[in-house]
Amino acid sequence: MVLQRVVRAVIMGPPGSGKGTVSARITKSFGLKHLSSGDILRANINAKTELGLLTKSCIDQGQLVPDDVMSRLILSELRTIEQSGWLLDGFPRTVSQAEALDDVYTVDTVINLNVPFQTIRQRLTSRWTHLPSGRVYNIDFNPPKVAGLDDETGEPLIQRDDDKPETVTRRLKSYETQTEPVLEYYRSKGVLETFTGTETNKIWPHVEAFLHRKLSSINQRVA
Ligand code: G5P
Ligand code: MG
Repeated sequence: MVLQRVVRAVIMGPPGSGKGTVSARITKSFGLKHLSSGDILRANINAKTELGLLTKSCIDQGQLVPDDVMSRLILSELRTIEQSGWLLDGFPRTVSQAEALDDVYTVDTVINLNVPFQTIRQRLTSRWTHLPSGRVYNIDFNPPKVAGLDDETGEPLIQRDDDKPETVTRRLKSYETQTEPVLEYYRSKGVLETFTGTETNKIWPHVEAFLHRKLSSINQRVA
């Protein structure tokens, strides 16, 4: 689909709900630029930048990085892609972050992946990640062609430190207390669209059809 105006979208859902997996499909089908807060933080940790050193312990413990650090980071990244449509993954994660985003940009739509916690726990223990690109694999769902190696670059895959069972529990708790209120925030603005299920392949056709309708209606308003 050819977009006539910049579209700004957010994807939400608990840890492991498939935000990264669905984002890759949205990027491919609709050409929005994907910005993942977690991928940016992990790249900084890997490169041992000041930001990486500052945030590593929060992430390893399954706690959120402070709002002011996150909002500054993501808003400055967004400024560099202002001319394009974008899809934010992992931000905003608190109401304060949502307000900081709202001060600068109006979000057109928020896709919420509603996946049961029980399903998530099983997935995260078998996730493998290609750190430089953020590509994710799963031993059962979408295994790499060669075990332990990224399909596109052949580079090694890693298991995230925060995918240990006890850290996953803490991440789910922080999602309930700090991030669920953001869903209410967007619901009250009339932009929240929720997709419920336990399998990405079954959720995806609904997300795709919704985005086709949504983006067509935005284009029509512009024309
Ligand atoms: P992240 O990186 O934003 P989370 O915890 O929100 O991390 P995560 O873990 O990256 O989310 P996801 O992107 O929702 O999960 O899910 P995914 O990677 O696509 O899928 C999970 C696994 O399931 C993969 O292995 C995938 O292949 C598999 N899978 C997908 N669909 C299916 C299916 O249908 N079936 C099966 N069997 N498998 C499937 O944030 C990390 C940390 O960074 C900090 C925090 O400390 C956070 O904990 N952080 C922030 N802190 C404050 N504010 C912010 N805005 C922050 N952003 C990040
Ligand atoms: Mg992710």
